[in-house]
Amino acid sequence: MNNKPLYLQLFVATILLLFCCASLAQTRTETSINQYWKFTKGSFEPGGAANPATNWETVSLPHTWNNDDVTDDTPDYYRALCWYRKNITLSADLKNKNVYLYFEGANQQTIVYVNGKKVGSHIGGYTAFCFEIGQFLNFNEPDKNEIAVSVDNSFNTNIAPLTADFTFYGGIYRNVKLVTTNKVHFDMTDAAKGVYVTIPQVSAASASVKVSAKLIKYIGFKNKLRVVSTVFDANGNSVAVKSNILPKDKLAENDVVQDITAIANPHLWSTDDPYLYRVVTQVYNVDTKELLDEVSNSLGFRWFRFDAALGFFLNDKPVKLIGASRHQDFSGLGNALPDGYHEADMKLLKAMGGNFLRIAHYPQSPEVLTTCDRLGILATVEIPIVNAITESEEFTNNSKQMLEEMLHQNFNHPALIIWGYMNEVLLRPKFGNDKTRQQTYFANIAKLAQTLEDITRKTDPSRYTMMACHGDYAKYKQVGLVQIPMLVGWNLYQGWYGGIVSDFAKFLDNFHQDFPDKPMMVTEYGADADPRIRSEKPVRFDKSVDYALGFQQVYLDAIKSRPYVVGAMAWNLADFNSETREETMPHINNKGLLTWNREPKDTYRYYQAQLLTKPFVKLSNWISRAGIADSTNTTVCTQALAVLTNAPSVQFILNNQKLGEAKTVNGIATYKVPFVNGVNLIQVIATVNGQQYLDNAEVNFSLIPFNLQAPSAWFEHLNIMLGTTRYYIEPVSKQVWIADQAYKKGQFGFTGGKPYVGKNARLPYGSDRDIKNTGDDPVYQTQQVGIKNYKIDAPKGSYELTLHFAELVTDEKKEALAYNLSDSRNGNDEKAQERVFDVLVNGKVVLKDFNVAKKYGYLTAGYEKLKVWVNDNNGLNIEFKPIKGEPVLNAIQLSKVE
Ligand code: GCB
Repeated sequence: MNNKPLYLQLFVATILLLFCCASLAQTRTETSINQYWKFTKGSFEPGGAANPATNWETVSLPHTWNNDDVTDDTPDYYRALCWYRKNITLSADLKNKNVYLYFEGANQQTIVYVNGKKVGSHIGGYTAFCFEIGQFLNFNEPDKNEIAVSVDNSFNTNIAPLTADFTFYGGIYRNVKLVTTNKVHFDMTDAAKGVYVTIPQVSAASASVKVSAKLIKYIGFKNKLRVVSTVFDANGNSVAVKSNILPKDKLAENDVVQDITAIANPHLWSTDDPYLYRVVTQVYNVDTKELLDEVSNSLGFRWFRFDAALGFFLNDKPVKLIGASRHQDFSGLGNALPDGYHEADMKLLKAMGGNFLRIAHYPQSPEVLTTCDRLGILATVEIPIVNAITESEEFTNNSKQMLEEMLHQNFNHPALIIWGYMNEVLLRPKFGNDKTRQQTYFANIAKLAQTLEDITRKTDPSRYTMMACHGDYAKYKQVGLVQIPMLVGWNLYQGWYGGIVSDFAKFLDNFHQDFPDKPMMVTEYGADADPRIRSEKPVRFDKSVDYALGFQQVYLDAIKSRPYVVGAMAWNLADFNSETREETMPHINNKGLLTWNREPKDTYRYYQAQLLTKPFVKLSNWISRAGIADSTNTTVCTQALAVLTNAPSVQFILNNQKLGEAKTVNGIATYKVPFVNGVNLIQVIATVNGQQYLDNAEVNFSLIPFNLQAPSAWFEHLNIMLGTTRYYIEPVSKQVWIADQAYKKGQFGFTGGKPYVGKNARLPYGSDRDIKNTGDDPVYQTQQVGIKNYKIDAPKGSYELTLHFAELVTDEKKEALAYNLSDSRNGNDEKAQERVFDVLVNGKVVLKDFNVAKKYGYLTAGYEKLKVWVNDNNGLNIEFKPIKGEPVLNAIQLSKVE
């Protein structure tokens, strides 16, 4: 590895030794001050005599004040100014140091005070910032130093993001550190390290490294400085050193550039072998030999290029970039994730076989890219200009500042290859009613894009630039946006928000034909998959995991078979909160391959099957099931069971009996399994190169007899949803709700009416509104309208009958989702109508003049639980008698009491 002549190596070693002895002196320190902050939503005046807020609570960082209120049934979340306060104790030696308060991030406007005095402010919720606070500290009373921080997440027209499909959680939601340095130290402006590492030349044979360091000195510093950069390999061996003396007369010049050349046979960094070197850059006082400051950066020797026809090449080898986008968001925590959570997500992406991460739609915790460097995940990161811009100087300046902070803070990561600065910026074009004005708006967007593009290219010519656009290709072309960045990213949802899945490939081909020289990637694609919803007949927008699975199959196939598609990122690695969304799981965007608390969905397993090179075989996690027996004479219900696998075929075994073998088609092997009531032990075996790979699962099946009254019929529970074709699995009890049917003799079902279809035509059936007063929204979001009877041919006995209702027709407005391109609604144009009906069970009135809206409210779940008896062979007949409007029923449950 180290091919330098011996005399040179000895010389380097001597210099190092000399300086290392001196380096025992303490240089910079970094201390976490995450714990024991006081937090209030009340008012506070730093340094003021009065302290009106009394309701201070003790919190630890990372912290957000929105982790709970984003999931409740009340629209909106707390967006206002809040206060944090903390006392720190100083040690006397800090007097001669520079003391920085370093925030990894706080959303979104922050003002920092120390001992009642304002030390600085920061705009933007997703980049780090730091302030030197030395002059504000009180060394006379070292234990009486108070930091106060106001953080405000209110809407601000001059700060991106203005609108977006994610929650703008407020708070100091990342780590805070106290950093102390000597007076001479590497610059911390922009909260960056002050040392930028690039690789001017690299091949398998040799590499060079360029270190550009920015130094801060205090006026009056008289000595010469030596800057030493050492490249260490992964074992800690020094492989190259560069040492420069800054002559006294050059002291006014703060920048040092060091070229480290001729590193022979570098161990290359790649996604399969993410070998990391480390560059340690130190500054010494030449006269006293004192080490003054030291920073360390990861270094990966790699080169790459995007070819518009042939795709992406890493170290001259073709690599298809496949991965996911990711939000910093976790169930119950909001955006306030401890470091380990970021790392865990990257490990999940790697374990999926992913080699690419889109850090969307904003820079995230430093832990993310550090982990990507280590695990071998290439990445792109972007600033949060999403959906729209404000045409103001302030918005432009804030955006430029966010960009510069992002560029400086994330510069030294081998994993990072692309910078982005806009997402779907034409999604919500302003001035729809004034086309002339709209053209000016578009021109201003293009101008801002060009400004940000220019800054990025100038600051970092070693990486690519990218803009993520939505599927309205013509508009991006017309506005001139496609032409600006080096790469175009497309966020495509054909077969979800509109169109059909096969339109996806057509879009790709059209664009490539039109812009054959522009490398492109698919920066987003996905379909909602509510982990509680399954379907044997999946349709667009039913939110079933099964529709999403089919969608992913078509998309991934199209992506893989087109070399010019340089990469693709599933939207999203995990479900995330978007407070304004309603849908089956209100406030959650369910397009994650993992759930909000990182349980793998079948879609995640599908990616494993498609991307992992080692043999992979995994049963679908649809393991809580229910269904009607196949016929009168059987006690089984046959349903298809999927295995996600990269093996050519899979053998199925049920309760130790061989069933047969299924061929794998596009990553999925499916077998029709005759499930019995209760536990079904399923084993699957794939044989690859003579070796067997197994998986097994217990499928809990709730079998409904074909004829409920047959002598042998076994009957306990019936959970039925009306107006739908999907299954719903209660997340805790695992009870399964099945889809309804028209009445069948010996069984159950409705007569009369039709499934509710809202005015919003995108849904095949049901409502996508948040149903209050329940967590089981899908049970209430569908209904049979105009129902006449519901019959259940239950055998004689006593039962608990529960009728579930929710009034779905309402005047309450809901804003149409911006992403929902085929949704023509502007809000809700349905009109509430009075609905009154009687309900009779076996001829007896049980609900008189029943008015769902009056009893529970609109879009609110309610149920009526009744004890009923079946005394003859006619089972239960529930009649719905209209008085005003049409009767409805959303769901029905029958449980045997004796
Ligand atoms: C998009 C947006 C993303 C949304 C996504 C969706 O195009 O870029 O922020 O979350 O669609 O799920 O609708």
